[in-house]
Amino acid sequence: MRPATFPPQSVEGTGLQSRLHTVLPAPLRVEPADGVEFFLTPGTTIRTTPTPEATAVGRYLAELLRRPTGYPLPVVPAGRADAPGGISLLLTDDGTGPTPDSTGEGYVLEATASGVVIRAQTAAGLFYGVQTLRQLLPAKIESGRRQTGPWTVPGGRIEDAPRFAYRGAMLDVARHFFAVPHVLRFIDHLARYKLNHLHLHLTDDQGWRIAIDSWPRLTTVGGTTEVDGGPGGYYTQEQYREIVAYAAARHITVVPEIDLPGHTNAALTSYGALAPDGVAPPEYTGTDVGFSALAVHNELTYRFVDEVLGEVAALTPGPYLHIGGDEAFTLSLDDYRVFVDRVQPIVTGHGKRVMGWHQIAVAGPSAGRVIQYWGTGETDPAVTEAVAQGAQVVLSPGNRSYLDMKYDAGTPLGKDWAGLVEVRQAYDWDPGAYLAGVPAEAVLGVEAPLWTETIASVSDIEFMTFPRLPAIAELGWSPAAAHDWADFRLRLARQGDRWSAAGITFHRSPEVPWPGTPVVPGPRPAPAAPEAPAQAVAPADG
Ligand code: TNX
Repeated sequence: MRPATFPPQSVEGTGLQSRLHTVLPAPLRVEPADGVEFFLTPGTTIRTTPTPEATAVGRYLAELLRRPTGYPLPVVPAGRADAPGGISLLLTDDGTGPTPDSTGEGYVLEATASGVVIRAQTAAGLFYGVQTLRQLLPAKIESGRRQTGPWTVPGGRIEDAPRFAYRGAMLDVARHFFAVPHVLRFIDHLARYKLNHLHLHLTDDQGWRIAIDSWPRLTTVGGTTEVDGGPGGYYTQEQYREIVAYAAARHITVVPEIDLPGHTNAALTSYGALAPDGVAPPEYTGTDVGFSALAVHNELTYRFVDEVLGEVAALTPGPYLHIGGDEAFTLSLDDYRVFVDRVQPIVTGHGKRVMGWHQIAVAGPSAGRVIQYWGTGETDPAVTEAVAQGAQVVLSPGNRSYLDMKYDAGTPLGKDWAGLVEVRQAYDWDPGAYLAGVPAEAVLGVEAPLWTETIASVSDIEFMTFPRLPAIAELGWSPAAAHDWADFRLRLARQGDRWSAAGITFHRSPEVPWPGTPVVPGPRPAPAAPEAPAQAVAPADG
Protein backbone atom coordinates (compact mmCIF):
# COMPACT_ATOMS: atom_id res chain seq x y z
CA MET A 1 0.00 0.00 0.00
CA ARG A 2 1.15 3.52 -0.77
CA PRO A 3 1.61 6.18 1.89
CA ALA A 4 -1.58 8.24 2.09
CA THR A 5 -0.05 11.22 0.33
CA PHE A 6 0.63 9.21 -2.80
CA PRO A 7 -2.86 8.99 -4.32
CA PRO A 8 -4.08 6.14 -6.47
CA GLN A 9 -3.45 7.21 -9.97
CA SER A 10 -3.61 6.53 -13.61
CA VAL A 11 -0.75 7.32 -15.91
CA GLU A 12 -2.83 6.95 -19.04
CA GLY A 13 -2.38 10.02 -21.17
CA THR A 14 0.58 12.32 -21.00
CA GLY A 15 -0.73 15.01 -18.65
CA LEU A 16 1.76 17.11 -16.73
CA GLN A 17 0.43 16.20 -13.29
CA SER A 18 0.68 12.52 -14.03
CA ARG A 19 4.43 12.98 -14.50
CA LEU A 20 4.80 13.78 -10.81
CA HIS A 21 3.47 10.30 -10.09
CA THR A 22 5.73 8.41 -12.45
CA VAL A 23 8.98 8.90 -10.57
CA LEU A 24 10.90 5.64 -10.28
CA PRO A 25 11.97 4.50 -7.68
CA ALA A 26 8.76 5.65 -5.98
CA PRO A 27 9.54 8.47 -3.54
CA LEU A 28 8.56 8.45 0.10
CA ARG A 29 5.96 11.23 -0.27
CA VAL A 30 4.57 13.11 -3.25
CA GLU A 31 2.24 16.12 -2.93
CA PRO A 32 1.14 17.62 -6.23
CA ALA A 33 0.31 21.31 -6.50
CA ASP A 34 -2.45 21.15 -9.09
CA GLY A 35 -2.29 23.66 -11.89
CA VAL A 36 1.21 24.84 -10.96
CA GLU A 37 4.13 24.36 -13.29
CA PHE A 38 7.69 25.56 -13.67
CA PHE A 39 9.14 26.38 -17.10
CA LEU A 40 12.82 25.88 -17.78
CA THR A 41 13.78 28.79 -20.08
CA PRO A 42 16.86 30.16 -21.86
CA GLY A 43 17.31 32.43 -18.81
CA THR A 44 17.22 29.69 -16.15
CA THR A 45 20.15 29.68 -13.73
CA ILE A 46 21.32 26.77 -11.56
CA ARG A 47 22.26 28.01 -8.09
CA THR A 48 24.14 25.80 -5.66
CA THR A 49 25.49 26.05 -2.15
CA PRO A 50 29.10 27.09 -2.86
CA THR A 51 30.86 23.89 -1.76
CA PRO A 52 32.83 21.87 -4.33
CA GLU A 53 30.50 18.87 -3.87
CA ALA A 54 27.24 20.79 -4.36
CA THR A 55 28.72 22.76 -7.25
CA ALA A 56 29.70 19.47 -8.91
CA VAL A 57 26.09 18.28 -8.71
CA GLY A 58 24.97 21.58 -10.26
CA ARG A 59 27.42 21.14 -13.13
CA TYR A 60 26.29 17.55 -13.63
CA LEU A 61 22.69 18.75 -13.90
CA ALA A 62 23.65 21.54 -16.31
CA GLU A 63 25.44 19.04 -18.52
CA LEU A 64 22.39 16.77 -18.60
CA LEU A 65 20.10 19.61 -19.61
CA ARG A 66 22.22 21.76 -21.95
CA ARG A 67 22.28 19.52 -24.98
CA PRO A 68 18.55 18.75 -25.32
CA THR A 69 17.44 22.27 -24.34
CA GLY A 70 20.19 24.29 -26.00
CA TYR A 71 20.06 26.66 -23.00
CA PRO A 72 23.25 27.99 -21.36
CA LEU A 73 22.16 27.13 -17.78
CA PRO A 74 25.01 28.80 -15.89
CA VAL A 75 25.91 27.29 -12.52
CA VAL A 76 26.38 30.03 -9.92
CA PRO A 77 26.79 30.20 -6.14
CA ALA A 78 23.54 30.60 -4.26
CA GLY A 79 23.57 33.79 -2.21
CA ARG A 80 21.41 34.84 0.71
CA ALA A 81 19.92 37.76 -1.17
CA ASP A 82 18.97 35.77 -4.28
CA ALA A 83 15.64 36.44 -5.85
CA PRO A 84 13.73 33.14 -6.03
CA GLY A 85 13.77 31.44 -9.38
CA GLY A 86 15.62 28.94 -11.49
CA ILE A 87 16.90 25.73 -10.01
CA SER A 88 18.51 25.75 -6.57
CA LEU A 89 20.53 22.89 -5.08
CA LEU A 90 20.98 23.68 -1.41
CA LEU A 91 22.86 21.84 1.30
CA THR A 92 21.13 22.29 4.58
CA ASP A 93 21.63 21.29 8.17
CA ASP A 94 19.33 23.93 9.61
CA GLY A 95 16.16 21.85 9.82
CA THR A 96 14.73 23.10 6.52
CA GLY A 97 16.00 20.03 4.72
CA PRO A 98 14.60 16.53 4.65
CA THR A 99 13.89 14.58 7.77
CA PRO A 100 17.23 13.06 8.71
CA ASP A 101 17.58 9.53 7.38
CA SER A 102 20.25 7.08 8.44
CA THR A 103 22.01 7.23 5.08
CA GLY A 104 22.03 11.02 4.70
CA GLU A 105 20.89 10.43 1.12
CA GLY A 106 17.42 11.96 1.44
CA TYR A 107 16.22 15.15 -0.24
CA VAL A 108 13.21 17.42 -0.56
CA LEU A 109 12.25 18.79 -3.98
CA GLU A 110 9.80 21.67 -4.29
CA ALA A 111 8.60 22.90 -7.66
CA THR A 112 6.61 26.13 -7.89
CA ALA A 113 5.86 28.47 -10.78
CA SER A 114 9.00 30.46 -9.96
CA GLY A 115 11.54 27.72 -9.43
CA VAL A 116 12.67 24.30 -8.33
CA VAL A 117 14.46 23.97 -5.01
CA ILE A 118 16.20 20.76 -3.95
CA ARG A 119 17.40 20.60 -0.36
CA ALA A 120 19.53 17.84 1.14
CA GLN A 121 22.01 17.26 3.94
CA THR A 122 24.63 15.82 1.59
CA ALA A 123 25.68 16.20 -2.02
CA ALA A 124 24.45 12.62 -2.55
CA GLY A 125 20.98 13.78 -1.51
CA LEU A 126 21.17 16.67 -4.00
CA PHE A 127 22.27 14.19 -6.67
CA TYR A 128 19.23 11.98 -6.04
CA GLY A 129 17.00 15.06 -6.13
CA VAL A 130 18.51 15.84 -9.51
CA GLN A 131 17.67 12.33 -10.78
CA THR A 132 14.08 12.94 -9.70
CA LEU A 133 14.01 16.35 -11.40
CA ARG A 134 15.23 14.68 -14.58
CA GLN A 135 12.21 12.37 -14.53
CA LEU A 136 9.87 15.34 -13.93
CA LEU A 137 10.94 16.89 -17.24
CA PRO A 138 9.54 15.57 -20.55
CA ALA A 139 11.08 12.31 -21.83
CA LYS A 140 12.87 14.10 -24.67
CA ILE A 141 15.20 15.64 -22.06
CA GLU A 142 17.06 12.33 -22.38
CA SER A 143 17.88 12.94 -26.03
CA GLY A 144 21.47 13.53 -27.03
CA ARG A 145 20.27 16.06 -29.63
CA ARG A 146 18.63 19.48 -29.42
CA GLN A 147 14.85 19.27 -28.92
CA THR A 148 12.11 21.85 -28.75
CA GLY A 149 10.38 22.63 -25.46
CA PRO A 150 8.32 23.55 -23.59
CA TRP A 151 10.44 22.25 -20.72
CA THR A 152 7.92 21.99 -17.93
CA VAL A 153 8.19 20.62 -14.41
CA PRO A 154 4.93 19.82 -12.61
CA GLY A 155 4.43 21.78 -9.39
CA GLY A 156 4.53 19.96 -6.09
CA ARG A 157 6.68 18.67 -3.32
CA ILE A 158 8.57 15.38 -3.07
CA GLU A 159 10.12 14.18 0.15
CA ASP A 160 12.36 11.21 -0.30
CA ALA A 161 14.97 8.96 1.33
CA PRO A 162 16.23 5.45 0.61
CA ARG A 163 15.15 2.30 2.42
CA PHE A 164 18.54 0.53 2.16
CA ALA A 165 22.09 1.86 2.28
CA TYR A 166 23.44 -0.57 -0.36
CA ARG A 167 21.76 -0.43 -3.76
CA GLY A 168 23.89 -2.07 -6.38
CA ALA A 169 24.43 -3.73 -9.70
CA MET A 170 27.26 -6.01 -10.79
CA LEU A 171 28.93 -6.19 -14.16
CA ASP A 172 30.98 -9.30 -15.01
CA VAL A 173 33.85 -7.92 -17.11
CA ALA A 174 35.73 -11.24 -16.87
CA ARG A 175 33.65 -13.58 -19.07
CA HIS A 176 33.44 -10.87 -21.71
CA PHE A 177 35.60 -7.80 -21.35
CA PHE A 178 33.95 -4.38 -21.59
CA ALA A 179 36.12 -1.34 -22.33
CA VAL A 180 36.05 1.73 -20.09
CA PRO A 181 33.44 3.75 -22.06
CA HIS A 182 31.01 0.83 -21.84
CA VAL A 183 31.47 0.62 -18.08
CA LEU A 184 30.90 4.38 -17.77
CA ARG A 185 27.66 4.04 -19.71
CA PHE A 186 26.58 1.27 -17.32
CA ILE A 187 27.39 3.59 -14.39
CA ASP A 188 25.07 6.19 -15.89
CA HIS A 189 22.28 3.58 -15.96
CA LEU A 190 22.79 2.98 -12.23
CA ALA A 191 22.74 6.70 -11.48
CA ARG A 192 19.33 7.20 -13.12
CA TYR A 193 17.73 4.87 -10.59
CA LYS A 194 19.60 6.07 -7.48
CA LEU A 195 21.79 2.99 -7.19
CA ASN A 196 24.97 3.68 -5.24
CA HIS A 197 27.24 0.64 -5.66
CA LEU A 198 28.89 -0.80 -8.77
CA HIS A 199 30.29 -4.27 -8.13
CA LEU A 200 32.89 -5.16 -10.77
CA HIS A 201 33.54 -8.89 -11.18
CA LEU A 202 37.14 -8.37 -12.28
CA THR A 203 38.55 -11.91 -12.41
CA ASP A 204 37.37 -15.34 -13.40
CA ASP A 205 38.47 -18.49 -15.21
CA GLN A 206 38.19 -16.79 -18.59
CA GLY A 207 40.12 -13.61 -17.85
CA TRP A 208 41.87 -11.32 -15.35
CA ARG A 209 40.90 -7.69 -15.96
CA ILE A 210 42.89 -5.44 -13.63
CA ALA A 211 46.62 -4.78 -13.87
CA ILE A 212 48.53 -5.81 -10.72
CA ASP A 213 52.07 -4.37 -10.72
CA SER A 214 53.51 -7.09 -8.48
CA TRP A 215 52.05 -9.92 -10.60
CA PRO A 216 52.17 -8.55 -14.18
CA ARG A 217 51.44 -11.81 -16.00
CA LEU A 218 47.90 -11.77 -14.57
CA THR A 219 47.00 -9.34 -17.32
CA THR A 220 49.72 -9.84 -19.94
CA VAL A 221 48.77 -13.54 -20.03
CA GLY A 222 45.50 -13.84 -18.07
CA GLY A 223 43.96 -10.73 -19.60
CA THR A 224 44.14 -11.90 -23.21
CA THR A 225 41.28 -14.39 -23.21
CA GLU A 226 37.50 -14.34 -22.90
CA VAL A 227 34.49 -16.56 -23.54
CA ASP A 228 34.29 -17.84 -27.11
CA GLY A 229 37.88 -16.93 -27.92
CA GLY A 230 37.52 -13.15 -28.21
CA PRO A 231 40.49 -10.86 -27.57
CA GLY A 232 39.74 -10.13 -23.91
CA GLY A 233 41.43 -7.07 -22.42
CA TYR A 234 42.08 -5.47 -19.05
CA TYR A 235 42.05 -2.14 -17.23
CA THR A 236 45.33 -0.46 -16.43
CA GLN A 237 45.40 0.92 -12.89
CA GLU A 238 44.90 4.37 -14.41
CA GLN A 239 41.78 3.18 -16.24
CA TYR A 240 40.43 1.55 -13.10
CA ARG A 241 40.95 4.88 -11.28
CA GLU A 242 39.06 6.61 -14.08
CA ILE A 243 36.10 4.23 -13.57
CA VAL A 244 36.22 4.79 -9.80
CA ALA A 245 36.28 8.58 -10.25
CA TYR A 246 33.43 8.59 -12.80
CA ALA A 247 31.36 6.48 -10.40
CA ALA A 248 32.26 8.69 -7.42
CA ALA A 249 31.09 11.77 -9.33
CA ARG A 250 27.73 10.00 -9.51
CA HIS A 251 27.81 9.05 -5.82
CA ILE A 252 28.48 5.42 -6.71
CA THR A 253 31.01 3.32 -4.79
CA VAL A 254 32.97 0.73 -6.76
CA VAL A 255 33.14 -2.71 -5.14
CA PRO A 256 35.99 -4.64 -6.79
CA GLU A 257 35.76 -8.43 -6.79
CA ILE A 258 38.78 -10.69 -6.99
CA ASP A 259 37.10 -14.10 -7.09
CA LEU A 260 38.98 -16.58 -4.82
CA PRO A 261 39.88 -19.42 -4.36
CA GLY A 262 37.86 -20.85 -7.29
CA HIS A 263 37.16 -19.09 -10.59
CA THR A 264 40.92 -18.60 -10.86
CA ASN A 265 41.94 -20.42 -14.05
CA ALA A 266 43.24 -17.20 -15.66
CA ALA A 267 45.48 -16.59 -12.63
CA LEU A 268 46.73 -20.19 -12.64
CA THR A 269 47.50 -20.01 -16.36
CA SER A 270 49.52 -16.86 -15.67
CA TYR A 271 51.38 -18.30 -12.65
CA GLY A 272 51.44 -22.10 -12.59
CA ALA A 273 53.10 -22.05 -9.16
CA LEU A 274 49.72 -21.01 -7.69
CA ALA A 275 48.00 -24.17 -8.96
CA PRO A 276 47.47 -27.14 -6.60
CA ASP A 277 49.83 -29.30 -8.72
CA GLY A 278 52.18 -26.41 -9.51
CA VAL A 279 51.47 -26.73 -13.23
CA ALA A 280 49.87 -23.93 -15.25
CA PRO A 281 46.59 -25.16 -16.79
CA PRO A 282 45.67 -24.24 -20.36
CA GLU A 283 43.66 -21.07 -20.90
CA TYR A 284 39.88 -21.47 -20.68
CA THR A 285 37.25 -19.81 -22.87
CA GLY A 286 34.23 -22.01 -22.18
CA THR A 287 31.43 -21.37 -19.71
CA ASP A 288 31.73 -24.19 -17.16
CA VAL A 289 32.20 -23.24 -13.50
CA GLY A 290 33.77 -24.80 -10.41
CA PHE A 291 36.84 -26.55 -11.82
CA SER A 292 39.68 -24.26 -10.72
CA ALA A 293 41.21 -23.41 -7.34
CA LEU A 294 44.35 -21.87 -5.86
CA ALA A 295 46.69 -24.11 -3.86
CA VAL A 296 45.30 -23.77 -0.35
CA HIS A 297 48.33 -25.23 1.50
CA ASN A 298 50.99 -23.18 -0.21
CA GLU A 299 52.31 -19.98 1.39
CA LEU A 300 52.86 -18.47 -2.04
CA THR A 301 49.06 -18.38 -2.41
CA TYR A 302 48.72 -16.07 0.59
CA ARG A 303 51.55 -13.82 -0.57
CA PHE A 304 49.72 -13.60 -3.89
CA VAL A 305 46.39 -12.81 -2.24
CA ASP A 306 47.98 -10.23 0.06
CA GLU A 307 49.81 -8.42 -2.75
CA VAL A 308 46.86 -8.47 -5.14
CA LEU A 309 44.33 -7.33 -2.54
CA GLY A 310 46.80 -4.73 -1.26
CA GLU A 311 47.05 -3.12 -4.70
CA VAL A 312 43.30 -3.27 -5.30
CA ALA A 313 42.63 -1.81 -1.84
CA ALA A 314 45.03 1.06 -2.53
CA LEU A 315 43.20 1.85 -5.79
CA THR A 316 39.75 1.67 -4.23
CA PRO A 317 38.37 4.41 -1.96
CA GLY A 318 35.21 2.43 -1.07
CA PRO A 319 35.03 0.31 2.08
CA TYR A 320 34.55 -3.15 0.49
CA LEU A 321 36.79 -5.76 -1.08
CA HIS A 322 34.76 -8.61 -2.56
CA ILE A 323 36.64 -11.91 -2.41
CA GLY A 324 34.13 -14.02 -4.35
CA GLY A 325 34.21 -17.40 -2.66
CA ASP A 326 31.60 -19.12 -4.85
CA GLU A 327 31.74 -22.52 -6.49
CA ALA A 328 35.14 -23.75 -5.25
CA PHE A 329 33.92 -27.27 -5.98
CA THR A 330 37.36 -28.91 -6.08
CA LEU A 331 38.10 -28.07 -2.43
CA SER A 332 36.99 -29.94 0.66
CA LEU A 333 34.88 -27.94 3.10
CA ASP A 334 37.82 -27.94 5.53
CA ASP A 335 40.26 -26.60 2.95
CA TYR A 336 37.75 -23.99 1.85
CA ARG A 337 37.37 -22.79 5.44
CA VAL A 338 41.14 -22.72 5.93
CA PHE A 339 41.42 -20.49 2.87
CA VAL A 340 38.64 -18.03 3.73
CA ASP A 341 39.77 -17.83 7.37
CA ARG A 342 43.21 -16.79 6.15
CA VAL A 343 42.00 -14.33 3.55
CA GLN A 344 39.47 -12.41 5.65
CA PRO A 345 42.16 -10.91 7.95
CA ILE A 346 44.18 -9.98 4.85
CA VAL A 347 41.22 -7.88 3.68
CA THR A 348 40.69 -6.17 7.02
CA GLY A 349 44.47 -5.73 7.31
CA HIS A 350 44.27 -3.59 4.16
CA GLY A 351 41.61 -1.48 5.86
CA LYS A 352 38.61 -2.92 3.99
CA ARG A 353 35.47 -4.81 4.88
CA VAL A 354 35.11 -8.36 3.58
CA MET A 355 32.36 -8.92 1.06
CA GLY A 356 31.80 -12.34 -0.49
CA TRP A 357 29.24 -14.66 -2.07
CA HIS A 358 27.24 -16.41 0.62
CA GLN A 359 29.40 -19.55 0.55
CA ILE A 360 31.89 -17.64 2.75
CA ALA A 361 29.32 -17.76 5.57
CA VAL A 362 30.81 -21.12 6.66
CA ALA A 363 34.10 -19.44 7.58
CA GLY A 364 34.61 -17.66 10.88
CA PRO A 365 33.29 -14.14 11.47
CA SER A 366 35.11 -11.00 10.34
CA ALA A 367 34.21 -7.55 11.65
CA GLY A 368 32.03 -5.66 9.19
CA ARG A 369 31.57 -8.66 6.90
CA VAL A 370 28.95 -8.50 4.15
CA ILE A 371 27.52 -11.70 2.72
CA GLN A 372 25.94 -11.59 -0.72
CA TYR A 373 23.14 -14.14 -1.01
CA TRP A 374 22.68 -15.48 -4.54
CA GLY A 375 20.65 -18.63 -3.85
CA THR A 376 17.13 -19.30 -5.02
CA GLY A 377 15.70 -20.62 -1.75
CA GLU A 378 14.49 -18.66 1.25
CA THR A 379 16.51 -20.39 3.95
CA ASP A 380 20.24 -20.81 4.41
CA PRO A 381 21.35 -21.93 7.88
CA ALA A 382 24.98 -20.86 7.37
CA VAL A 383 23.88 -17.34 6.41
CA THR A 384 21.49 -17.20 9.37
CA GLU A 385 24.35 -18.22 11.67
CA ALA A 386 26.76 -15.67 10.15
CA VAL A 387 24.12 -12.95 10.63
CA ALA A 388 23.69 -14.01 14.25
CA GLN A 389 27.44 -13.41 14.57
CA GLY A 390 27.18 -9.90 13.13
CA ALA A 391 27.37 -10.20 9.35
CA GLN A 392 25.20 -8.03 7.13
CA VAL A 393 23.54 -9.36 3.98
CA VAL A 394 23.14 -8.05 0.45
CA LEU A 395 20.28 -9.84 -1.31
CA SER A 396 20.82 -11.02 -4.88
CA PRO A 397 18.52 -14.04 -5.18
CA GLY A 398 19.27 -15.71 -8.52
CA ASN A 399 15.59 -16.23 -9.35
CA ARG A 400 14.76 -12.55 -8.66
CA SER A 401 17.71 -10.26 -9.23
CA TYR A 402 19.94 -12.04 -11.75
CA LEU A 403 20.08 -9.90 -14.87
CA ASP A 404 21.58 -12.78 -16.86
CA MET A 405 18.48 -14.97 -16.48
CA LYS A 406 16.24 -15.17 -19.53
CA TYR A 407 12.96 -13.23 -19.35
CA ASP A 408 11.08 -16.08 -21.01
CA ALA A 409 11.89 -19.25 -22.90
CA GLY A 410 12.32 -17.28 -26.11
CA THR A 411 14.87 -14.76 -24.80
CA PRO A 412 17.86 -15.04 -27.16
CA LEU A 413 20.47 -14.19 -24.47
CA GLY A 414 21.07 -15.40 -20.96
CA LYS A 415 20.72 -18.53 -18.87
CA ASP A 416 17.88 -20.20 -17.01
CA TRP A 417 19.42 -22.22 -14.17
CA ALA A 418 17.73 -19.96 -11.59
CA GLY A 419 14.48 -19.81 -13.55
CA LEU A 420 12.94 -17.34 -15.98
CA VAL A 421 12.92 -13.80 -14.57
CA GLU A 422 10.30 -11.54 -16.14
CA VAL A 423 9.81 -8.06 -14.69
CA ARG A 424 7.16 -8.97 -12.14
CA GLN A 425 9.30 -11.85 -10.88
CA ALA A 426 12.19 -9.37 -10.44
CA TYR A 427 9.94 -6.87 -8.63
CA ASP A 428 7.54 -8.86 -6.46
CA TRP A 429 9.58 -9.75 -3.37
CA ASP A 430 10.76 -7.98 -0.25
CA PRO A 431 14.50 -7.89 0.47
CA GLY A 432 13.73 -7.03 4.09
CA ALA A 433 11.75 -10.25 4.65
CA TYR A 434 13.21 -12.67 2.15
CA LEU A 435 15.68 -14.90 3.97
CA ALA A 436 14.55 -16.81 7.04
CA GLY A 437 16.41 -15.65 10.14
CA VAL A 438 17.69 -12.52 8.42
CA PRO A 439 15.76 -9.54 9.82
CA ALA A 440 15.48 -6.29 7.85
CA GLU A 441 18.03 -4.66 10.18
CA ALA A 442 20.67 -7.16 9.00
CA VAL A 443 19.95 -6.41 5.34
CA LEU A 444 22.41 -3.88 3.98
CA GLY A 445 20.63 -3.84 0.66
CA VAL A 446 20.11 -5.39 -2.76
CA GLU A 447 22.16 -5.96 -5.87
CA ALA A 448 21.37 -7.06 -9.43
CA PRO A 449 24.30 -9.03 -10.92
CA LEU A 450 24.87 -9.26 -14.67
CA TRP A 451 27.01 -12.27 -15.58
CA THR A 452 28.27 -12.12 -19.13
CA GLU A 453 28.88 -15.62 -20.45
CA THR A 454 26.23 -14.88 -23.12
CA ILE A 455 26.49 -11.07 -23.08
CA ALA A 456 29.02 -9.58 -25.49
CA SER A 457 27.94 -6.04 -26.43
CA VAL A 458 26.50 -2.85 -24.97
CA SER A 459 23.09 -3.57 -26.45
CA ASP A 460 23.21 -7.09 -24.93
CA ILE A 461 23.95 -5.48 -21.54
CA GLU A 462 21.08 -3.04 -21.91
CA PHE A 463 18.56 -5.59 -23.17
CA MET A 464 19.11 -7.69 -20.03
CA THR A 465 19.35 -4.68 -17.69
CA PHE A 466 16.20 -2.81 -18.79
CA PRO A 467 13.60 -3.05 -17.42
CA ARG A 468 14.77 -5.29 -14.57
CA LEU A 469 17.38 -2.98 -13.06
CA PRO A 470 14.73 -0.33 -12.23
CA ALA A 471 12.70 -3.06 -10.48
CA ILE A 472 15.62 -3.97 -8.21
CA ALA A 473 16.42 -0.27 -7.74
CA GLU A 474 12.90 0.36 -6.47
CA LEU A 475 13.25 -2.51 -3.97
CA GLY A 476 16.44 -0.89 -2.71
CA TRP A 477 15.16 2.67 -2.50
CA SER A 478 11.39 2.84 -1.96
CA PRO A 479 9.61 2.19 1.33
CA ALA A 480 8.13 -1.30 1.69
CA ALA A 481 4.72 0.40 2.01
CA ALA A 482 5.03 1.68 -1.58
CA HIS A 483 5.42 -1.81 -3.02
CA ASP A 484 2.67 -2.24 -5.59
CA TRP A 485 3.10 -4.09 -8.87
CA ALA A 486 0.01 -2.53 -10.48
CA ASP A 487 1.39 0.95 -9.87
CA PHE A 488 5.01 0.02 -10.60
CA ARG A 489 4.25 -1.35 -14.06
CA LEU A 490 2.52 1.90 -15.04
CA ARG A 491 5.46 4.00 -13.85
CA LEU A 492 7.88 1.62 -15.55
CA ALA A 493 5.93 1.94 -18.80
CA ARG A 494 6.63 5.67 -18.76
CA GLN A 495 10.37 5.07 -18.51
CA GLY A 496 10.33 3.42 -21.94
CA ASP A 497 10.13 6.74 -23.79
CA ARG A 498 13.11 7.98 -21.80
CA TRP A 499 15.18 4.94 -22.75
CA SER A 500 14.19 5.35 -26.38
CA ALA A 501 15.18 9.03 -26.29
CA ALA A 502 18.52 8.09 -24.71
CA GLY A 503 19.16 5.32 -27.26
CA ILE A 504 19.01 2.58 -24.62
CA THR A 505 18.03 -0.91 -25.81
CA PHE A 506 15.37 -2.59 -23.65
CA HIS A 507 13.17 -5.65 -23.45
CA ARG A 508 9.58 -4.66 -24.26
CA SER A 509 8.16 -6.94 -21.60
CA PRO A 510 4.56 -8.00 -22.32
CA GLU A 511 3.87 -7.44 -18.60
CA VAL A 512 4.29 -3.67 -19.00
CA PRO A 513 1.81 -1.37 -20.82
CA TRP A 514 4.36 0.57 -22.87
CA PRO A 515 2.84 3.64 -24.49
CA GLY A 516 1.77 2.78 -28.00
CA THR A 517 1.42 -0.91 -27.18
CA PRO A 518 -2.08 -2.33 -26.87
CA VAL A 519 -2.44 -3.50 -23.27
CA VAL A 520 -4.25 -6.68 -24.30
CA PRO A 521 -3.10 -7.54 -27.79
CA GLY A 522 -5.99 -9.01 -29.72
CA PRO A 523 -5.65 -11.51 -32.56
CA ARG A 524 -4.19 -9.98 -35.68
CA PRO A 525 -7.07 -9.20 -38.07
CA ALA A 526 -6.88 -11.06 -41.36
CA PRO A 527 -6.07 -8.59 -44.12
CA ALA A 528 -9.05 -7.93 -46.41
CA ALA A 529 -6.79 -7.94 -49.43
CA PRO A 530 -3.11 -8.57 -50.02
CA GLU A 531 -1.09 -5.56 -49.04
CA ALA A 532 -0.43 -3.26 -51.97
CA PRO A 533 3.14 -4.01 -52.97
CA ALA A 534 3.44 -0.52 -54.52
CA GLN A 535 6.75 0.92 -53.25
CA ALA A 536 8.30 -2.38 -52.35
CA VAL A 537 8.55 -3.72 -55.88
CA ALA A 538 8.32 -0.54 -57.95
CA PRO A 539 11.44 -0.46 -60.10
CA ALA A 540 13.68 2.48 -59.41
CA ASP A 541 13.25 5.25 -61.90
CA GLY A 542 15.62 5.54 -64.81
C1 TNX B 1 26.78 -18.67 -10.95
S1 TNX B 1 26.36 -16.48 -9.01
C2 TNX B 1 27.97 -17.99 -10.71
C3 TNX B 1 28.69 -17.36 -11.82
C4 TNX B 1 27.98 -17.57 -13.13
C5 TNX B 1 26.49 -17.44 -12.94
C6 TNX B 1 25.72 -17.54 -14.21
C7 TNX B 1 27.78 -16.90 -8.64
C8 TNX B 1 28.31 -16.37 -7.40
N1 TNX B 1 28.46 -17.72 -9.46
O1 TNX B 1 30.01 -17.84 -11.89
O2 TNX B 1 28.45 -16.62 -14.04
O3 TNX B 1 26.06 -18.46 -12.06
O4 TNX B 1 24.36 -17.23 -14.01
